[in-house]
Amino acid sequence: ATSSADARSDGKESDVLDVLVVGGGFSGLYQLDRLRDLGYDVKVWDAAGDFGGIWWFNCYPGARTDTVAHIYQFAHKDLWKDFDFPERYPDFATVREYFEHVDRKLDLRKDVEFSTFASQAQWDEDAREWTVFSSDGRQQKARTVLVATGFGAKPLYPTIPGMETFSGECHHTARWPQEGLDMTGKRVVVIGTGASGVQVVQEAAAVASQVAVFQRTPNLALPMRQRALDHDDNEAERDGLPERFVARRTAFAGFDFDFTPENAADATPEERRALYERFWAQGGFPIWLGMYQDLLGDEEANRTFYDFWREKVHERVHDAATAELLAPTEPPHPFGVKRPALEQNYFDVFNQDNVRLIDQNDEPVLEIEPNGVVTKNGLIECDVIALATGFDNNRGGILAIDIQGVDGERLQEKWQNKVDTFMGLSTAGFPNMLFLYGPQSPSGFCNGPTSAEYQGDIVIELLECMRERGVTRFESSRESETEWTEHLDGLFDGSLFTKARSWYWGANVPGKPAQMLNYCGGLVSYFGKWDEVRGQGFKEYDAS
Ligand code: N01
Repeated sequence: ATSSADARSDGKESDVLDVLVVGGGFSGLYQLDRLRDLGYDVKVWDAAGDFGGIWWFNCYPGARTDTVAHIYQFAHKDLWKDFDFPERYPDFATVREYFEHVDRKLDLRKDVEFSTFASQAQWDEDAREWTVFSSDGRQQKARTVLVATGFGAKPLYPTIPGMETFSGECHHTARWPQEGLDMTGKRVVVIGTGASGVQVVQEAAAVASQVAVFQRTPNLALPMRQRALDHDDNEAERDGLPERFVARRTAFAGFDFDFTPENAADATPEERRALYERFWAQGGFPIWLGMYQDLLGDEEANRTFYDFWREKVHERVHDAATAELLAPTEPPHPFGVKRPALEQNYFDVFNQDNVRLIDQNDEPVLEIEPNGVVTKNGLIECDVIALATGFDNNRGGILAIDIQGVDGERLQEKWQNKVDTFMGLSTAGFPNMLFLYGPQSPSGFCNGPTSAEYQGDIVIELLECMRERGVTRFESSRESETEWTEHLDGLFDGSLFTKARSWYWGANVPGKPAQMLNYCGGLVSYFGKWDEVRGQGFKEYDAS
């Protein structure tokens, strides 16, 4: 097979790269640009057909960010200075345009191979290098591999008998046809009411003749407060943006705001209500991660917000039974321990004649037939089925690659019962391999671009330190990962996160062992830990 390095544009003779990055989203591209500047010989492989990272695959109708545009971008190299976002929460097409902008500025494309799915990686102990194979038969050697596949690279499909017999269009939201799918006048079934489901339902409700929504767990969705932005708005946003970028590093989850340093438990009902109303009017994730600091830790305090949220939903939904299903008297789980979606008119569409909510717990989809889905109440005929059923998050994208480390040990086997990493960065037995936005990193609790840069800088520091020392092999120790896993388990045990079966801890994947997969101690602690690691000379890494 021809190595991709043979086709290097600069004609340099080398078939062993310094670094191969698997994944070309925010994290992968940041590595490419930084490492190239530092003189590394580096390439990116990406399974997507073009730039966009997760936004290339997730092109379902309504797909848009839940982070405000100006914070959902690179701070790097002034890339933010001349890109205008048309909306406060950009859709997937805008995010793709933003990636094109980044490519134009940084000239990335020549070092990125798209439609290249890394299916296997093998460590060669003698040569101290990896060989990575693509599913279409190519291979590439590299001294270091950075796995930047993102937290949602592996879609989770439900197992419903007869799914393959459906004669209409049935797609997972993360594998939506790139050419789009016109739902006008169609009968649509949506399974799942996570962030993806909420977004599809809103779009389908506007054009489809019928929409049936299967809900297993209500989504405690928050108002987005979407707004169009013109050039002047963008200019205004850019004022002070460097300070907001800096703030991202010290906020709990990489946004430019943090929890209100007061407790709901200490406030009077009137004070609480005033604060809840103020945040509600503002919209977005501040309602979740900018609220009273005890909301995510104190169940009683949490309940005060849940009751407020429920009241707001019931005001909007006319049919009492539907309102109760969407926002039950007893919370399905504490607010915010499962990531809430941002909605625009999600709750209102259930007042339309063409939209119907079905309780998946009472009336599950039993079977799929050529004409539609079958429940205990009979056949629901449909033309389109949207599977908004989520992902094998955090670990799924990495484990989709058959990674074989020292003595042929397979990562799929090592992590079969438990994921073990040091700070979400590396795992023993797999030298010269680092993960970005990986399991046990802040990932799900960190704004993507923030992580790409700040966790990305950690990776660069480590690589630079190894290069300066003349190290050709580095591997984190088993003790360091046992300690990190215990630390995460400790943060999780007894927290309210245990009270919702969410993707944060892999509880959404049937048959997979559940454990906390996202570091929930906040960015200050995470980067503080790294300062310690650096200060002590990276002793967690066995380097030679
Ligand atoms: O996936 P999810 P998602 N039968 O796992 C249900 C980001 N994101 O793609 O809750 C029936 O949240 C499942 O039910 P339950 C964001 O971080 C962001 O929506 O497990 N139903 C749930 O309702 C988000 O958190 C945006 O009981 C089944 C849904 O399917 C993350 O990605 C947009 C089922 C899955 O929800 C994942 O979101 C989209 C089954 N067999 C995604 N299996 C933005 O706004 C699962 N479900 C930026």
